[in-house]
Formats: sequence, C-alpha cells, structure tokens
Amino acid sequence: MSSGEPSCTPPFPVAQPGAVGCWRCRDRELTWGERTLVMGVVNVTPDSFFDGGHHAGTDAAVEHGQALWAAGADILDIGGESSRPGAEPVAAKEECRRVLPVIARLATTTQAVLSVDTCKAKVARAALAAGAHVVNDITAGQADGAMIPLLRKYDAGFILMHMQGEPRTMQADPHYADVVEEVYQFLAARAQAVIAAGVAVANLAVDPGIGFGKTFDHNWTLLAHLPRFAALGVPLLVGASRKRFLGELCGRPVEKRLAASLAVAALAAERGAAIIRTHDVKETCDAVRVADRLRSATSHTTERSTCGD
Ligand code: PMM
Repeated sequence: MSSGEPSCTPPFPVAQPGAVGCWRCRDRELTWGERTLVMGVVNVTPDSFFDGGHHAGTDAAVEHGQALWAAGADILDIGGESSRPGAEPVAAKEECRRVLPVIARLATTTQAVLSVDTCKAKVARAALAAGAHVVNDITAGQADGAMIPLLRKYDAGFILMHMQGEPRTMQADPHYADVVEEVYQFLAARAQAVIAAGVAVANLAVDPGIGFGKTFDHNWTLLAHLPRFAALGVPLLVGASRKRFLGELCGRPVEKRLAASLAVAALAAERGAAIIRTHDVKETCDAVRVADRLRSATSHTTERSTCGD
C-alpha cells in the first residue's frame, strides 16, 4: 500500500500511551501494558538463523521450552519452518511432525501460553488441537484463506505481522515511500479485515516485522516510531532478537548480539511494546523489568480493561 492511499482508521479506539488491556487466547488471558510480556523462541528447525539445529529433535525442543518457561517466559513461540531471509518453504506435514509433539508436551508440563509460528491453517489447526493458544502468522492471515475461520472457531490469540514479500526473496530489495505509514496502514487494514471476518479484537496482537523485507534503516525507523503502532490499541509485539541489523550496527556475529538485543528490548518496552519475542528469556526479563520500572516511575497508567474485569 502506498502512503498516497486513503488512510485506514482502526476499528477500535486509538489507545493512549500507557494503555493496559487483556489479550484473550482461548481459555487464557494475558494482561498487557502493565508488565512487558516475554515470548521465548523455540525453533524446531534445522535452519533458523540463530538456533537452527540446536533443538531440532522433540526432546531437545521440549527441554528448551521448559527451560525458557522456568526462566520467566510468559509465552513460548514454537516454530517448525524457518523464516530467515532465503529460507525455503516446508511442507505442512513436515511442519506438523516437528511442532505437534513439542506443543503437546509443553501444554502438559508448563503453564506457558503456547504460540505456533505458522502461516498454514492445516498446521495451526493441528497445533490448536494439541494445546496451542495463539497463532503467530508472519503473513497476517493472508497466505491461507482457512486461517481466519479457524481462529474464530477457537477464540485463539492471533499475531498479525507485517512482511514485505516472502522469506525467500524479502531482503533482495525492500522498498517503501514511508515505511512507518505503510506498515501502520497494513496492520490497521489487516486488523479491520479480520475483525470484519468475525475475529474478536481482544484476540489480536500486531507486529511491525523487524527484518522482514526491511533494510537496516527501515528497522531503526520502525523502532523509533513504535508508539504509533502501540496506538492501534492491541498488544504490540517486537521481535528484534539477534537479528542482522544489530550485527551490522555493532559488527558482531549472531552469537555475540545479546547485549544489543537486550538494549533494543528495553528501549522497545519503554516505547510501547507489550511483548518482546526473544531467544534469551532470562536476560530479556531483566532488561524489560528495568524499562517497566522506569515507565511506572514516570507515567500514569490509563486503565482500559484488565483480565478478570
Ligand atoms: N521473527 C522470526 C520468526 N518469527 N514472528 C514474529 N511475530 N515476529 C518476528 O519478529 C519473528 C517471527 C525470525 O526467526 P527466529 O524464529 O529465528 O527468531
């Protein structure tokens, strides 16, 4: 969508800075906006950019998920298809083979809210049946027409992420006239479309998709304007953990990007991110605690609806 097109008004009241709300994910509810929520990444893949192959087997992935839960993760995001730049697609059957046993075991051995990182309705359906509460779809529900009815049926949490292009080619030549405006309009339009299709606004979260069809400068511009996305009034997720733009800034390979990732996590939380997606849960919990404490010392919280009201 070009910035010259008419702007899309969110179908819900624009949130004030410091808004608090309740994210409904099936039978689970997460209060967002008070304490920053931490989502730990559990990749059951051979080829993800940081942890590909580290816990590709079921036992190793389950143990990793349990360790992230014990370290303080509110949400575990289980993925069976890498979305790193240049990644090749994986068949639904293979994706299911990777993630389903991990989700089933984490559902009985942790209290974490479980998210499945997939854009295929077939995988999402099986994951929800196995105990997942959230679908994290990097295509914002556009890749598979069966996704939205499925979410409606399960009352599942749904993360709408912005991506320009597709993982195989998205970093070839990302281009925007106005990256903030275009990502904002995309997220507002997708939220509007899925709400019109019957998904509850209380199920939604949005994500500007750091590194997904974005240059180094696009990523920094998006991070600088997080309050604009937070104003959509649903939880804002930011996933910058160990990504390439941090390596470019600091001149570090992927295994040495923890400090930069923590700095981004704290700054994003301070600018309105409600959920931080990370490979390093223990350290990220500390980093966002600092941001939360500073925020509560400097601002008043605007009450919206908190869980259990
Ligand atoms: N990043 C990756 C994968 N899935 N999902 C969301 N919503 N946001 C992200 O930034 C994101 C994602 C990148 O791959 P990884 O699983 O190896 O971190």
